[in-house]
Amino acid sequence: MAPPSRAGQLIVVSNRVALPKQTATGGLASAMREALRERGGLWFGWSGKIARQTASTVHHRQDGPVRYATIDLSRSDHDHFYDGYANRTLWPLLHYRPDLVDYSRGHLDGYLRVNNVFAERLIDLIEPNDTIWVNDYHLIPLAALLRQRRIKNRIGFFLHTPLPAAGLLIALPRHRELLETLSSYDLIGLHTARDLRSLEEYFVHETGASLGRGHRLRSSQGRRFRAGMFPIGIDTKHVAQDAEQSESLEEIADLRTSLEGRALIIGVDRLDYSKGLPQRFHAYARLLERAPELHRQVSFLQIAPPSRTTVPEYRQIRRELERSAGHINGLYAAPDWVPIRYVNKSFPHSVLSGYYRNAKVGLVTPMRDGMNLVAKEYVASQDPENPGVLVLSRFAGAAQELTQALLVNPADTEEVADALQQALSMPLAERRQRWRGMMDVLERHDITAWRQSFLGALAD
Ligand code: GDG
Repeated sequence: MAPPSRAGQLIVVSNRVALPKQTATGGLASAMREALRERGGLWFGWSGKIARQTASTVHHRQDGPVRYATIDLSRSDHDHFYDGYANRTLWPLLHYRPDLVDYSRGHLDGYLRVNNVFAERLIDLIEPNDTIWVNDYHLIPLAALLRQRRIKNRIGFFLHTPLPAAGLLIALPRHRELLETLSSYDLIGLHTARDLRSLEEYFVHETGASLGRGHRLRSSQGRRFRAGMFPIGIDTKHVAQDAEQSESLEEIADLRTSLEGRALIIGVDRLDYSKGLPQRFHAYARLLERAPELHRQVSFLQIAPPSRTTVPEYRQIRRELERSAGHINGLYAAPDWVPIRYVNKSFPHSVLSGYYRNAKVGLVTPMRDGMNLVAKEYVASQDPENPGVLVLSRFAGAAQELTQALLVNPADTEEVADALQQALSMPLAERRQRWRGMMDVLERHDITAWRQSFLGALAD
């Protein structure tokens, strides 16, 4: 009789790994940390460090049920793979910004090289029954590279960004060479029905794959794989508890004192052009222009921790926002009132949830967003007796679930200004009713449900 096989572990692979005690300001890192904390497993990825050579060693670390295995990247690999192809080519394309796509050929070579190194290092850690869960656009070809190395395990892929329609995806040079490798996964997960349609449309019309029932696909090479919609959630209970307990934090008391009874509007975003920050500032300025009665009555706090600071477009948006915040404050501020508080740093999650709870309005207006966890965290942080109002972009994946938010087109200044005005004057009964509807969704579809449904479908 064959010896009983070891129960497989979960191996999560992502470019960035949120090591213990590191603040995770990205959505993927926050989500995977929660997912692994409960289930346990191995998290493999880049250490966040630059070394003379890529992956000269694998660093191992254990924290409770989670094992970490990370590798360093050389400067040149990091520049081509991460800054270059991932963040200057794929990210803008996936966020419907073909005008910002960098077409440098060297970047794709660097991207493939680093994916090869990931595959090479990972094979030593994989046991036959393990389940491998690869995350995000940095690692699209990883399954194909593992299959080339005879890895037969189940491998799932989750895309945390939106996926635009095939008509836009084909703007990417050598798109088929890259995107068709997705068929080496057993399951591809996306946030929304629209993203799922884009994937199927691309495979059917651009690669000649066939589509069967239940989102089952068969590639032109005959490989069968599946796609599915798995809208990511948050740790709803934990966020709500954090927010409730935050009342005792000094930071929250300080914020309240500084508000002097004014209504707080809050935005929290990585400093990224996809988040619609210039348009948001503009809409707030329009509100102040239109409604002088709100002067001194409101305060807008925008928290925007810098991200990807080596990419020129990110430096440019930072300059643009500094100018815009300065301009608005210059126009409207009074000796005892600052209309916009624009803060370029990150805060611990417990403090953020307290800020959310004290804000009458959560202003979440990305131009495009795979999901947007901040929208969900804002809702989960509210006081059920006196909840605030979420103003949410229709182009965030979250808008598909949080339909009781005030949904807006982030580029439509008047519409966003209208929504802000409506939110600021919304009666308590309506606020409660909308909040309850959204909270029901967040309680049912939390991060645990997300992980279980994705891994359940992958095991199926
Ligand atoms: C990608 C997709 C998708 C933000 N500032 C601070 C901070 N954060 C945390 C938030 C939230 C996370 O970072 C941001 O998540 P988002 O979902 O809003 O956005 P991305 O980083 O772009 O995430 C996105 C997500 O992946 C998951 O699939 O929803 O569409 O783009 O959790 O709270 N955290 C701390 N300090 C901060 O100042 N600690």
